[in-house]
Amino acid sequence: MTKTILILNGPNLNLLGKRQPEIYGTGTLDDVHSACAEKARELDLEIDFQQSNSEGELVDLIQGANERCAAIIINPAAYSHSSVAILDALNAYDGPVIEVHISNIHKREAFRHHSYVSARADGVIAGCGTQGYVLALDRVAALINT
Ligand code: DHK
Repeated sequence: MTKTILILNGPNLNLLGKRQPEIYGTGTLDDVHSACAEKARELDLEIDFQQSNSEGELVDLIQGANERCAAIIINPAAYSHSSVAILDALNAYDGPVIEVHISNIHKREAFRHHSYVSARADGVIAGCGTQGYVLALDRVAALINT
């Protein structure tokens, strides 16, 4: 049976392409979705690609992934730096978790250097632009196929 990977995007990522393109690039979230769908086909995976500006909705989506999704790829965006609720939800999830940041958060303001989600993530990709999502799918495939 084809395995499903939940790809979660946090607040303001719906504005990709328009929002600070010098930091986040000119590609839209739809472009990221398409690139992930193409990579998933190559890897024989399915994706459930979601974005929410709401912390509670992200928590609900993570809770819904248990037993349904083989792994989670998450860009928590600003909630990386503030959300114990998202960390707790991920701690209640059994599969691999890969955290993605489009920008290199360590090269930016000090408040972006710490991510609560990194305490749970099995891997973290930062500063690879939106290609980070595609790299994360490769990593997830390696983890769930071993
Ligand atoms: C996206 C955001 O919206 C910021 O709040 C994070 C992250 C960085 C990113 O690089 O994808 O600090």
